[in-house]
Amino acid sequence: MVKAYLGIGANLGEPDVAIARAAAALDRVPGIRVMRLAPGYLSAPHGPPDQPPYVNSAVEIETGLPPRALLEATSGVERGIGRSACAARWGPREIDIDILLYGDSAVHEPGLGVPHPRMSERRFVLGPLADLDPGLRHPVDGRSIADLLAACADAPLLDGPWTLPRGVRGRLVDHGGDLGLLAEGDDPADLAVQAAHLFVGAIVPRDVLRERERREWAAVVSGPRDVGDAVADLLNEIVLWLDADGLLPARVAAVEAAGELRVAAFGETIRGRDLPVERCPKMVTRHGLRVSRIRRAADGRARGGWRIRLVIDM
Ligand code: PH2
Ligand code: MG
Ligand code: MG
Repeated sequence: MVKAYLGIGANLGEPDVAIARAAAALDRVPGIRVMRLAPGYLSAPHGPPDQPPYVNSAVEIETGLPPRALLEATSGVERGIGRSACAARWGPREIDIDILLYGDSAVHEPGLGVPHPRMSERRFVLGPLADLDPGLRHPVDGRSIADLLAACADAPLLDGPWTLPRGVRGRLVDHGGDLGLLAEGDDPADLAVQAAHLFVGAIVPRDVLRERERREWAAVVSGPRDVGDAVADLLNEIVLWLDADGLLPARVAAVEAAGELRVAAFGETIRGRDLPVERCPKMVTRHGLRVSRIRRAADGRARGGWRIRLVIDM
């Protein structure tokens, strides 16, 4: 298995959704496992200026596919998302997936250059990559992604980071006068964090949520317990953060192996001095989310799936 990093960008249609779908589709390719999805950023177009800005992100994958087969797989995913084969060079597109790094390998073949030959000049590539791993080294240049980003002369990104949706579907429901969210997804840890994020996103306008601080947080839950219990514990912890600090879970990576669930999340913190308290809904500052149920959805879908019900007391 090789650890590789892919850049994903889109500037037509619904870029956030296309990127989320691309990450999910990559994960379904035999021989590719998507470990983490970076946040999204808005960036001014490189190339012809008469095109919309791009949303850019990146994924960390583990793969058993050699580079050429990986390129074919990413092209297949691009086609599946609706990219037309004739997208002009550096022109607008529904989705673009580029291999940035493939372990420590260097590949120079027609149509395939790894590390990506222009990655160090592009803030829209380095930004999301630094979110995944700032200490990662460019195998040819030798510098870390963080150093490359600090030295990058490219224009600042226009917006971001924000959490991209993953495979979580959610809707707000009336829970006997309280606000509830019913969310469903296939990955229990992703479900927990994304559901909490969806919930907060639904009650706090995005422009109120300015990123002030980024932290990495990891929790490992192991033991003989049901994975649903473990996720409920994690969610309670996330909920406590929301309640205590207004800390928003921004993204999560989960690895479930040998009965162990490892979750790493980046959070966004809103501190009192950054945000007038009156602009922050009371329900976020003074109340917590309470998990009332988490269980495997019993609808016979192939991959099972998990369902979570969040309730906010008002
Ligand atoms: N991709 C391109 C051309 N120009 N500009 C930005 N900001 N982001 C991209 O992903 C991008 C681009 C074609 O691959
Ligand atoms: Mg590209
Ligand atoms: Mg490309």
